[in-house]
Amino acid sequence: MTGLFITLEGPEGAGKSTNREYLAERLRAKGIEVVLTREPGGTPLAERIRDVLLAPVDEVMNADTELLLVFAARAQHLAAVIRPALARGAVVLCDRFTDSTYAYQGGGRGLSLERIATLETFVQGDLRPDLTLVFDLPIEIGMARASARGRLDRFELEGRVFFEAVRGAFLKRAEADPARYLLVDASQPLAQVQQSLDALLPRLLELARG
Ligand code: T5A
Repeated sequence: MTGLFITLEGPEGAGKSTNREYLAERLRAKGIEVVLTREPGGTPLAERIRDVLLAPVDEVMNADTELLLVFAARAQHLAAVIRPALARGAVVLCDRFTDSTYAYQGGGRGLSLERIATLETFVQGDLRPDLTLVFDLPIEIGMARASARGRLDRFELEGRVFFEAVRGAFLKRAEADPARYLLVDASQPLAQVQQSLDALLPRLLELARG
């Protein structure tokens, strides 16, 4: 039996974590095993790499260093959490995955998409998410939500041009593959966002039950 791999993507403050919990509750209420996880991170070792990636430091992190750290964390996460969960038939709900690499390291930092694709295949083989929900919203709304939480991480300290490129990259990927990506208007009040997720639930249940 193979499970279902769902990723939640989008710019800062889009509501991915909030809605990941909401979707998990809904699916668990239907008796489905759900594994909630996130990137970078998801295992103790990968969370340590996350700390390195997110902590603001005086030394500028080279973009290739950043890219390799993201994939190093992902290799650990796949081996220890994602692949075992899928192998036993669970639904994996993952807050960010490789679409974030295309958006942040590709769109934001301007790294070659071909190089990212090479690493994607090296680390993941042919594993790709079955479904990706892209929570889209204007940059200023997302940053206002993220800032309201307090101290900003190393990525959140970037400027508007960076985040517009990140948002644009997510939208481009979603447009290119409408069978895998679903766009969610994350600028709406939370109750409305969750209504649109409720509307998706029958499709998710059908996919989860194979
Ligand atoms: N990264 C990650 C890379 O560069 N490359 C990669 O390959 C990967 C995997 C991770 C960082 O790492 C980078 C990208 C990121 O910068 P993160 O903390 O996981 O950082 O990601 P963030 O997007 O920074 O997480 P946030 O917590 O800011 O965003 P979420 O999860 O989208 O938002 P959430 O749910 O925490 O909500 C934020 C606030 O908004 C409120 C919530 O209550 C919360 O207070 N909110 C709403 N308010 C009003 N209306 C709504 N509809 C709302 N939805 C949520």
